[in-house]
Amino acid sequence: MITLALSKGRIFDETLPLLRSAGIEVLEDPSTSRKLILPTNQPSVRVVLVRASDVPTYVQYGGADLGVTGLDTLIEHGGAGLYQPLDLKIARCRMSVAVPKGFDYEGAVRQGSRLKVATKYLSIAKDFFATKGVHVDLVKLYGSMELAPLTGLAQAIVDLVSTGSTLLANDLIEVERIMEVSSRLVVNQGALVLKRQAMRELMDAFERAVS
Ligand code: PRT
Ligand code: MG
Repeated sequence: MITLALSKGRIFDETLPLLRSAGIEVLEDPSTSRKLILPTNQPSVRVVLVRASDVPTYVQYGGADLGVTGLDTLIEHGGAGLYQPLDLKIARCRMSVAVPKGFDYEGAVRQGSRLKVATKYLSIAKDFFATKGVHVDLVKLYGSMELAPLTGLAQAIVDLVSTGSTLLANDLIEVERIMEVSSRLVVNQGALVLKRQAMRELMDAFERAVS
């Protein structure tokens, strides 16, 4: 049996077409079913639904043989124990710094001011500002980073942006692009050895589906 970890929402939705072109049909719809383990049309392949930020952990410890996770989540996890063979080029967005309209970010950076930055992505934010030589106090949040600068909790945020409409709706402006983000296939290194044949076939099928 091969177990593939996916998260509900955009990663599940955008992985489905790749699975389909690899000949794999998921037999249950997670938006209507409450099941956490979904069978597929291939008796030897099943999908487990986990929280997006838990995908790398499931794969690292062998709760799943492979999984699909955003580069953002993968970097924050650290990637220990994970083989990363493939950029699936789905769920694309970018990691950016945003500030309220009217806040002089460039000026603050030039003057060497200490910036208070709210984010879910502590590791990415820490590295980015360290490389830039900007002193920051990072505030860890788990949701709605956009609210932080509007309430005085922080002066800036580090968050994902895709269309930009969330920033726009909250009077925030993107001032830096930190990195491009897409979803990656991550594979348990032990599974790659123990289930070599089946894993290779599935990884090759993903690779063909992407290109
Ligand atoms: O929701 P939960 O806390 O369970 O987990 P999650 O937020 O990590 O999961 P999910 O499904 O929302 O995101 C999974 C992955 O999708 C992320 O790790 C990214 O790699 C990728 N992705 C692609 C995005 C976006 N685009 C995206 N736009 N993840 C989040 N967003 C959010 C962003 O944080 C912001 O709040 O959408 C908002 C901005 O969108 P725009 O279109 O208004 O710019
Ligand atoms: Mg989300």
